[in-house]
Amino acid sequence: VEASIPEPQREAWRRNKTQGFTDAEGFEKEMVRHVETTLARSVYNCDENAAYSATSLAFRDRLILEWNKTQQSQTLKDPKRVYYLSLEFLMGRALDNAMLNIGQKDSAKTGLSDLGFRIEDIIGQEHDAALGNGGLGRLAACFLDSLASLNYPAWGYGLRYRYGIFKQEIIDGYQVEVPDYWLDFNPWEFPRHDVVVDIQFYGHVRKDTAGDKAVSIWEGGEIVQATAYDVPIPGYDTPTTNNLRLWSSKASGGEFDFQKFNNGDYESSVADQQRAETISAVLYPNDNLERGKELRLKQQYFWVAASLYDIVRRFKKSKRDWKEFPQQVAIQLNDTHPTLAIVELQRILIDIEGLSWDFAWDIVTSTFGYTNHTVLPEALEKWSVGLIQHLLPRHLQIIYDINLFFLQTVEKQFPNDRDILRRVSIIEESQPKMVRMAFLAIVGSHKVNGVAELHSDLIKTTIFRDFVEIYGPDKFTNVTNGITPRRWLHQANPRLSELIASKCGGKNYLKDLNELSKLEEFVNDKEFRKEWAEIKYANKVRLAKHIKNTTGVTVNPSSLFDVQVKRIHEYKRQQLNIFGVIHRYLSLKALSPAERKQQLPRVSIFGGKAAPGYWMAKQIIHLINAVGKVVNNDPEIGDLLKVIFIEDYNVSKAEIICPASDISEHISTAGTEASGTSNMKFVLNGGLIIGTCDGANIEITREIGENNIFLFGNLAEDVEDLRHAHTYGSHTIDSNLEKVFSAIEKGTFGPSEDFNALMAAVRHHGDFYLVSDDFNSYIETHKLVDESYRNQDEWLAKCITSVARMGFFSSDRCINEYADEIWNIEPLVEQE
Ligand code: Z2T
Repeated sequence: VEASIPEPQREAWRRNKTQGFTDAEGFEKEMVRHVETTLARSVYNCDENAAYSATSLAFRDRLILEWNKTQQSQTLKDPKRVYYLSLEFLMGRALDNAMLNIGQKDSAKTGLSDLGFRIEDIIGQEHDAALGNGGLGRLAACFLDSLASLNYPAWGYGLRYRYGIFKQEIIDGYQVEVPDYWLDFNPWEFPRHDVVVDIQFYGHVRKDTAGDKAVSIWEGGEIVQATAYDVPIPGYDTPTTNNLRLWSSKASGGEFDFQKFNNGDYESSVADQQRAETISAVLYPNDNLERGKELRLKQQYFWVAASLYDIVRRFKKSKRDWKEFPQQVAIQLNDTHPTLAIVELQRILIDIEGLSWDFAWDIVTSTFGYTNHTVLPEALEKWSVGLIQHLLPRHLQIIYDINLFFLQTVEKQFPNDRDILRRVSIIEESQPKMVRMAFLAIVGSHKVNGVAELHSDLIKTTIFRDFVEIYGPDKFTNVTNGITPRRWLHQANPRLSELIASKCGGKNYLKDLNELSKLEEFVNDKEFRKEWAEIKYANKVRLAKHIKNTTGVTVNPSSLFDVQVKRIHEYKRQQLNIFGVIHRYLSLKALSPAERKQQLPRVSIFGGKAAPGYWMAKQIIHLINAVGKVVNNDPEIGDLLKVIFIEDYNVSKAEIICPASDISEHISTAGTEASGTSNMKFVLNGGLIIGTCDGANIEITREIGENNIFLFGNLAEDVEDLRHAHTYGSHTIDSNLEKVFSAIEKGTFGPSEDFNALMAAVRHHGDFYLVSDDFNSYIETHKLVDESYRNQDEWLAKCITSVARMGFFSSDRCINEYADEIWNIEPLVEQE
């Protein structure tokens, strides 16, 4: 690399190369320099926020040095890279993670303390980067951490939303959404004003000939500019620092159109500019729901086209033959949101690079992999043919051609089956016609995977069944989700992490999570158990303080903490939970004061956002808060039951909540939750779970043993029949649930009209989510939870054993599977 610098200057460059700090003193120097110069503040009025800014800048400098080295090393070696395309990256805070992964947290701790600050307070100043809705976005963030930690040459590509997921406020028991403007001060991104791509929309296609070849030229329409913002992603205990590239939109030609401006057409020139900036303005706040809005399609194409341009440009630098493209590039589609990438790459190869259709299509299908994250029909993306025609006329033609060639092969394969063509067509012949994005993603990829075993089986037997017939079973595979133990154990639960390290021969388990198995030796070690219990208690005290500060309610940390935190959705069944809580409340009320004294105190903790347009989910939030208001102020109940709704659940709150739970709830209707990932976070932090036989709960059971989990409810295979019976047979509601409904109807929790819809969904609208069918099993299982918790020795043994067996759920294992089975990439360890 150095050889590119002319000899006479080489020495001066070498002499002055920036050396990153490696101790507390070095950190302090850098930190204070940033206070005084970058932030232009006096050292005499440096508050916690300024200290956070300066600390971040000091670490950013360290990151960028490593980032440069990694990128140089990758450019030199030019290995195959993987590109992870995701509309969501739910990163949370970056500073703590940077300190840990770089290995300078102790330096920062000492340094900050020398300067008069507590490191926790400084870390707590940071605003979450919340560019995601829930599981899908957080999975992408865990994957980036693992990719870097395992030294894979990998880039993330996403959108730089000006507003991430909204902030949730609870006002009078109702959710109120507040915009999340997070870019005021964001030290973790580097604008690349030299990396800009023009993105075309609308216009028309002109047929022409070049020599004897027919060519299609997409012209007219409008251009929007994409600017790259790079976010360094440090690996844990390795110099590898990968890149997350986020695209931001603005009007082409800079600020606004000066032509129009000078002609006095101020309004329209500013309007054009604003329309362009709107593309990357806001994250759509729907989890597991697609609403088919034009702006969303614009976001998708804008991001996909900019990313592909970048990827193709990088490939072309190596001057390789096009046929080597799939040997250099793997692109993973995080759900169907980036499916247009398939069409865009085909367009680049045939229209711009002049390759033949077949040669190009071979390259395309060898390059892409597609991950499906849901079987819920309302979340499967479809775009109307008319909308695509209008926005991306050339892409629609290519989609039709892809479909034509695909259907021709299907017809040859199944000559006597006319119905299959209708069923698998990428174009749904409805009114209006729709493009089925999942089908396009399957046809354009070489592998399709689900995110947990049950889910991967379900997609093969239900929504993608015909495609298994067509392509054979090998195209479909499973990669069970995982989570990064760096953030979800070490950062979230430092004391437990230390205790584990003391028994597992140091911190290496953070790199090889299977080493947790050494803990099994100590399950019966009294001293170890005592320390374990003390840590759980301390984590509960911490959460109790947060609850006190934010809700004013006092909860007793000795109670059993029962937690359900995740997006609010009928299929996730927070309504089942709150009905269960009401049942518990009514049971307690029915006891004599003497009997009540025998009961185990509980705190039911809820948290999660409802999509702003999801009315039912908002009713659930309202009911939880209404129940809390009554129960928490009932003097007969006292500490025996508290009901808490934690406002604005996000990644940094999850880091406080997960380590503090005794039991957490993963109670989706069987067959609806593709995987779930918080189930893994809770168990890894020494909490048990109550759950249905759904998603990754099943594999968690397989790993930790069925004695260490509280399973209940109907199985996925029975759901269809039950639903059918609700609709066509007689549907009697569980008698305990009826008691709950009567109490609600009597106005126990305020005017009952507010909650009619929740009850009607069960009673009169077919109970699609099987709340009544599973209710009895649910409350009986909660009784087992109480019993088990009373025997603290037994409980602790379950917790410790479970943690010891959680190695499988590291996102490192998961990423290695993707690398081996789907991407065919190798780690690259950089050399100086
Ligand atoms: C999402 O978070 C998930 C699936 C989606 O399907 C969309 C969103 Cl925003 C389109 C979740 C699943 O619900 C969850 O079970 C899974 O663990 C997670 O993705 C990661 O795979």
